[in-house]
Amino acid sequence: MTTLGQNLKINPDRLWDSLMDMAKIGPGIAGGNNRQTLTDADAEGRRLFQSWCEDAGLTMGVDKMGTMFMTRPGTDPDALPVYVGSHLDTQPTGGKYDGVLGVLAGLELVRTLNDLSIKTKHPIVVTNWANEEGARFAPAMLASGVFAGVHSLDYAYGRKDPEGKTYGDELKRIGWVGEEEVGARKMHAYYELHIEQGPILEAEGKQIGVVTHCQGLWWLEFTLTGREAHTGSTPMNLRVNAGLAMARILEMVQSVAMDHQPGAVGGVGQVFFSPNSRNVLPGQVVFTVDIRTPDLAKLTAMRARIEAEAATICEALGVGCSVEAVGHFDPVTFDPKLVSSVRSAAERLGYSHMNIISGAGHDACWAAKVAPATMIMCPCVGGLSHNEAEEISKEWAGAGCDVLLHAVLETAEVVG
Ligand code: HGY
Ligand code: MN
Ligand code: MN
Repeated sequence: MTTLGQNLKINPDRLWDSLMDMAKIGPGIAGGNNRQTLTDADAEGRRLFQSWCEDAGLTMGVDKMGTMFMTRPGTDPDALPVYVGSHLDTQPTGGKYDGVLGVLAGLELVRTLNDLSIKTKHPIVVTNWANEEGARFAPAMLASGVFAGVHSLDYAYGRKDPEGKTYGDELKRIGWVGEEEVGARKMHAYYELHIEQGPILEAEGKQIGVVTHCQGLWWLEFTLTGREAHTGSTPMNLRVNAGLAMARILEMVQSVAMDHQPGAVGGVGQVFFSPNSRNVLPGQVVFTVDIRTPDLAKLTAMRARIEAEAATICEALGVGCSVEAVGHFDPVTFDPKLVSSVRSAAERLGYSHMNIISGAGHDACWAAKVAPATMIMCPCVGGLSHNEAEEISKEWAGAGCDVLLHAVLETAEVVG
């Protein structure tokens, strides 16, 4: 087995240039990105990524969910590939690095192997998972979820965005319906480099997060039914106020999360009022509660308590209440062998590092259901993400990609 020297590193300037070039596609209004999944901007980003990969000698495969697989051959055609990836789609007011770093770090890893004429026994496949964010089509990690057998293709194709467009129709519209059956590919291992999206690494002064676990999640979509009425002429005692019920539920979610500290979070990011007119009490309010914790028992207890107390709140106000789970995964434990490859890579390269649990969900969570998988994290400024002001440094990106290179080479086995 070839020993990897600490001077074996990627080209951080080339990685940074690629990040900045990709950031020009689907620009936001405040310096970040709005490259939502299956939009024309997403399609443009896909084409740019495809051209870069083909320039690096990779061959493209696309599956029926639109996930892109870019393959660098190994010396052993029978060896299962090592997959390296993340996502190019962004939040509506997303940053330049969430997901994008992991995809372009995979490309930079390949470019570096090409520069040094390094061969590996196992092929390497750089992956752009479709619809990781779930911002336009819930749930998050939809394509990797179909890949892992968690969702059916029909379910995924039927998911609708707020304008009622379906995933299947939009994928066809942008011309990215692939031929491969989703999940037919088998992985030797999966690695994902991602920004932390939290404050820990920066606060602790660490360059690398050795990700051991990812916290579990529920997305609970509540539909509250009130009675549309005039906000001016309807006496307070005659109101069936779905908006008030929502406010009380949000307050309750906050206290449920605080009652499950340490390590639990809960909140709401998306609300729809109907008819959403200033002087009409809402007839319907639809919102999604997002709760997460690394502790499965806590996660289950939080969901049960929120659903029970929401029903009580609505009953007291005469508001109708229904709830649908539109997203879920249990807490994930990443593969110990791959985790130690990440840790030994950071040690070999002399990068400060610490164990960390991922607060955000990632495609690696579903990949872990079908193959050994793990993640590497780099800090982000102020822990800020899902915000156009999301920022990292070139040094952090370079260190994370160096660790990715070494860990992947350990698993893909350098030949010659
Ligand atoms: O929601 C998440 O954790 C991820 O950003 N999709
Ligand atoms: Mn992400
Ligand atoms: Mn994200």
